[in-house]
Amino acid sequence: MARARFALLAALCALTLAAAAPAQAATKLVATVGPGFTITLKTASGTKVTRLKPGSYTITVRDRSNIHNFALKGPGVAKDSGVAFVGTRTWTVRLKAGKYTYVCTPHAISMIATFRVV
Ligand SMILES: [Cu+2]
Repeated sequence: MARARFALLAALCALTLAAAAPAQAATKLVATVGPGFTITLKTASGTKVTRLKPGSYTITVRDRSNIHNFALKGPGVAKDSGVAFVGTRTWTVRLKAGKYTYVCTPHAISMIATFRVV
């Protein structure tokens, strides 16, 4: 009886811990376009993104010009801050293995970069 009660208590504790554990936190990234003819995607510590692990990411998009947009495309993701938009947007995306491209659509010849998710 005591053993059964202990088992139940242990099970309840395990459930409580599981419920309290936060979901896998999304990694933060910062995307910036403009005000000049530049487009970047960096980690929270300021390193240019070239390679990421699959998972959930929160991207703070800082669109600093009404002649540029920040568009991100790749497996399962198609996002666009909009050319006319100026300001900050936050996107939560789930990145999968593959190649992603971020681009300013009107200036895609020069304002474009890619990164890989592996
Ligand atoms: Cu542009």
